[in-house]
Amino acid sequence: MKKSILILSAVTVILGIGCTGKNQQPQHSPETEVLLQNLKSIHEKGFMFGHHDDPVYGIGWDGDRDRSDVKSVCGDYPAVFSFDLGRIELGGEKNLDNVPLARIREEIVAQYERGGLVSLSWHADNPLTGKDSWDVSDSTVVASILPGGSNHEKFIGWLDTVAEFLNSLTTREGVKVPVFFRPFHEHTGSWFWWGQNLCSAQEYKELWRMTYNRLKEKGVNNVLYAYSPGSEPQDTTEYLERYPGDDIIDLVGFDTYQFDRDAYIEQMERSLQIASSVGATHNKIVAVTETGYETIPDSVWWTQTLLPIVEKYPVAYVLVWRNARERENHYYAPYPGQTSAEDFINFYRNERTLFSNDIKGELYKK
Ligand code: BMA
Repeated sequence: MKKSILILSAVTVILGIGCTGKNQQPQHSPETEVLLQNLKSIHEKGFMFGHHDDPVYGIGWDGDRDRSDVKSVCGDYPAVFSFDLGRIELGGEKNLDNVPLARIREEIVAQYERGGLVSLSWHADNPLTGKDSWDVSDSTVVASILPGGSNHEKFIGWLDTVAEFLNSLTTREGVKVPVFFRPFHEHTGSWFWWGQNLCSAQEYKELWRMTYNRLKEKGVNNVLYAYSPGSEPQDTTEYLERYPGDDIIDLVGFDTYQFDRDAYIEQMERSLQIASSVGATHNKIVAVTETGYETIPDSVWWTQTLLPIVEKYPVAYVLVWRNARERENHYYAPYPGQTSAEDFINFYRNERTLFSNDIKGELYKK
């Protein structure tokens, strides 16, 4: 290399460092940025179907390889998988639903390699009481983990465990796999320690910013962030009351489940209108981050309830909750022989629903 080129390169490097600074690392790895951009237009093709814990257990099986209740019914994997990091903060080998974290890591990489998407929620234990995330006996938990609080250092340690896991999601070629992180979800209800009546809007936003900053400091650049209240908000103002900010959030969604059909349709329509409107004005991806009808007793639920609602909105994905193998009657996706299995095949065949094979090459194309 010529001396002048060498000097020029050295100047560029110095200037480069000067401009970006230590805390100004690019927010997203190249693959993450590509995914973010592609997800913004995926709704033009249709909406992706997702299922929580899909490839790690199902009805009558646990831990098998290359298995999924959804695939057993329709022949293809969901385009989206979600997993939960709950209890990772305690340093054990399994999450709160007894799934080995090493297996989750493997499945995240495999899902990326087949062109699919992953979202991670975090049912973190209560850092003040030591009980689970549903322990709402004390309303000072969030305050106690913010800077100056008695559990601040402890919670920073928890975030570091999460960061370590996120940083470890690499392919054999060394690519860090982009994933969604969806912590502190359903915060407009009051059943988690970070819920509506358990902290102020200010504290909730600080919790997010602290989390975001710490993960960034730890070098996490393969994460997109999902904001995921319940269906309580009645309008965009209520929806945005605890919104952490456009600089943090990449996806606006919501969680809601069917108990009564009419109430469900109403909640879905309202929440979809709100999320779509916020998505449009804030330039964010829109998704139904959790939904479902436990045990799907309605044999035409997929094509007569879910599909007609969702297809009207610019939604990137719709995700149903897990098919528990350890808890009776706690499943949200069909398995062979299940009441709604046939209807699910029609849902799968509909051109607006996107499964793994439909999005191959779509999400990560430059
Ligand atoms: C809930 C239930 C629980 C589970 C938790 C985290 O909705 O499915 O059984 O532990 O999610 O996955």
